[in-house]
Amino acid sequence: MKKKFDKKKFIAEVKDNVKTLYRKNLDEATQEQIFQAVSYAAKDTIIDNWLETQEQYEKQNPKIVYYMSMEFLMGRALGNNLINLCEYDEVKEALEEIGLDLNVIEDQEPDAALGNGGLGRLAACFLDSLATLGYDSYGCGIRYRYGMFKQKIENGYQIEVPDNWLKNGNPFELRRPEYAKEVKFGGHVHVEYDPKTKENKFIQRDYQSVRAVPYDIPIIGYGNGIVNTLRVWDAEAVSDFQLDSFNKGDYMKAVEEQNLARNIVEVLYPADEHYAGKELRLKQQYFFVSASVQAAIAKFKSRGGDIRKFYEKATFQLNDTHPTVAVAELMRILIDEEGLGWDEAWEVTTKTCAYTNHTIMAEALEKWPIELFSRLLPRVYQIVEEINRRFVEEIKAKYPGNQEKIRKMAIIYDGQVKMAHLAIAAGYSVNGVAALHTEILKNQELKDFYEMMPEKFNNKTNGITQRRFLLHGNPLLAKWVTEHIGDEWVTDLSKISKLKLFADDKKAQQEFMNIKYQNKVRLAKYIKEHNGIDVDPRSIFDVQVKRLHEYKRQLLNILHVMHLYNTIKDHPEMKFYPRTFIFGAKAAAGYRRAKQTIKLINTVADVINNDASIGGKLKVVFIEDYRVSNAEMIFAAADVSEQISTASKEASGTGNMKFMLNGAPTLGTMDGANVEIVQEVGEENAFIFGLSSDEVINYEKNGGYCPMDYFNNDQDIRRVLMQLINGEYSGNDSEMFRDLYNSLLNTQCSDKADTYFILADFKSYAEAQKKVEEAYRDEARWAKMAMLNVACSGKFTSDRTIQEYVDEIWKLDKVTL
Ligand code: OX2
Repeated sequence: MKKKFDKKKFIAEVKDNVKTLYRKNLDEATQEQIFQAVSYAAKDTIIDNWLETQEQYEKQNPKIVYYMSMEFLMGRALGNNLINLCEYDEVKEALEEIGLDLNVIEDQEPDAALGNGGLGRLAACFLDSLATLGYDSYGCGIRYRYGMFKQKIENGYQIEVPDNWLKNGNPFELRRPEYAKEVKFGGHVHVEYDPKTKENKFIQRDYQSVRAVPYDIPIIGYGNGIVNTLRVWDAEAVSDFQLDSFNKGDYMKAVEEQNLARNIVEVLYPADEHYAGKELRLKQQYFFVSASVQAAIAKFKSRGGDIRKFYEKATFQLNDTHPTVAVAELMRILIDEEGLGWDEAWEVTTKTCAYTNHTIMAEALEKWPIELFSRLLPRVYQIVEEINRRFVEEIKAKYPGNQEKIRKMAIIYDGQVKMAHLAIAAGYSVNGVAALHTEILKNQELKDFYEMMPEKFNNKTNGITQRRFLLHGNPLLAKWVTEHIGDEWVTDLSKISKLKLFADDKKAQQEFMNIKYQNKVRLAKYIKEHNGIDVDPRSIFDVQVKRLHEYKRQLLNILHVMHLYNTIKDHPEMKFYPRTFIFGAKAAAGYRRAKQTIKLINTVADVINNDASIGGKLKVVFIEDYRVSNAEMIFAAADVSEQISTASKEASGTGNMKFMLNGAPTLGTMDGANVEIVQEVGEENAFIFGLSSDEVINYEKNGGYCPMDYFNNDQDIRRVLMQLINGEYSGNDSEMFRDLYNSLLNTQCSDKADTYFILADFKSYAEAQKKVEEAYRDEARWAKMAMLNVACSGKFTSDRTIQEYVDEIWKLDKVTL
């Protein structure tokens, strides 16, 4: 049970740690060294709770969810761990006593950026909720040496810098070599008849292997003493350079295995929602999946279970198709190592695996060439072939004579292994991540599968953890909320609706707006320090932070900024409420249009920010290296939440929920979870514009969209588009943004131009922006609107999402200590 915080002991431990780690006294240590020392002091408590939790799990033997994900975007650990230990304020005070500032210490920690964006951060929020709700769970992933690259902006362009996040060591992780597993690649399958069992045995020969070594990272439940585990796998060579292996002539094999181990966990693929078919990526997938499946089975057997009932004690949630090879790996182990027959193994597998789909974007769908797949994973491929053969038989039985169905649904077709099809065929659950997204899956993208197996499909609208994104990220608002309605919201966000009572209260409104103002001052200071730009915290902070993607339409945002600038220049007398447009976004290193958009934002910023004639009415800021740690501060300071994806393209979005929780109304399309946000808060407390998903899908199916018409008929649009190629923002270089221009226009009506309907939505976006300004001018109205956003955000906690996964998919047992 929770022990009382002992200030004296904590201070002594910090001092001690500095001494033993660095041979220094406190006053000689750097802030980074103090960060390490404080983290180790916190870890002390964590380890006790970790031991106790795992002991209870052993005793109670609950069902475990293994959340398998290529990405866990954890951000910083120290502050969050202290929050969840309910020791944040105590530690802050203790450190103050010895002249240290916890904020400065927290800033020393590099983000654990083992993910790209929403998908990876969702996994991190889920782990927080699982621990807080008391469910036995493992996050299973890869311990990348280099996480998401650091972004530098040079001359307006994005430069990618390697993220050596482990440089100073990770104080919270624990290496567990005793749980290492061997993972085999390549070679060939040797079939051997076993006269005893009268069955064939399949033996992989001449393979290369690596040793997967787990590192455990503690995941702390809020205030309940529970500590779960994020297990990330490192790769080591199985055989070191040993003299005897030289003698056996295995020298080259040893070298190759060394290289394999070195390469496999080297770096996170930084392309978000884009599949490139790289061999190393498939190696990464199989590597962590095989190790995780082996570990899950070992744990199950150590608790004395009958392997035929594995699914009663374990379930695998596949975070998108990336870990889908788990299906075949589980089959392989059950058949080849545990001696089950095909049907028995299939029953276990199909009751164990469940799949979450995160996107309908075609370029994200994973398909592996047969040649590559079978060469790398020969035995696993055989199993996939057999799964496919049987699945095709099922399709034939259901739709006799219908070749079309086979073409569209087979797992192996056209020389490719289709991972989504494998996940759906073998999963007992297929879920989308917001109501609209799940409907699109059922009625469009996965229609054939839905018709054949409707019972598998369900929705789980995403959520976020209020512990990180309000309690930690926005301490002023968190305190204010607690003063008004108590602190139950921390573990039950539905309670935050009690704030509705204060929405019309003048005093509450003023306090609320004052907190927003202070958060804006904090962000303005960060911007001054990092960008050298002065922004006015009294201006409207209009924010779009997320990965850079054409479908997310940062281009629409910046074109509208150019339009506003034109308007202000043309009508200097016009009433205009000062605005600061804030962007933050990383582009995949090879994504040219995305990188050009970053350059455009930065050049537009340069021109506007340096134009004294507009009297500071407009500012544009591109925040370098947008990541979890600065995101927390950005959400807290936002007035307007830009969620402007082409309707139907954003599966859910989760940034939208973080803004809402921090009191920023949504300016957005009816896409992803925006739809549900509007349902909760009411249309009058959001700014909605643009084509509907049905309209977009209809254009995509039937054609008829003509961006040139908008160019010809709307002079505002024509003007900003011409400014892309007349050198206005490029020092007379008419080619700099030519590709962006071409992406929007085409001389004929062509389905290749403006595929994300930017021109179609431009006008209604500009109108919605006018409404934002109008609303903001009325301070009481705005305060009420912003407060209602906070008050109506209860649905969007990941606690709710996880409880739904537990009740409707995983069926886990709740554990209390
Ligand atoms: C993202 C989706 O684009 C986003 O809409 C969603 O909120 C997030 O996943 C979490 O569900 N890679 N990233 C995503 O999908 C894929 C694939």
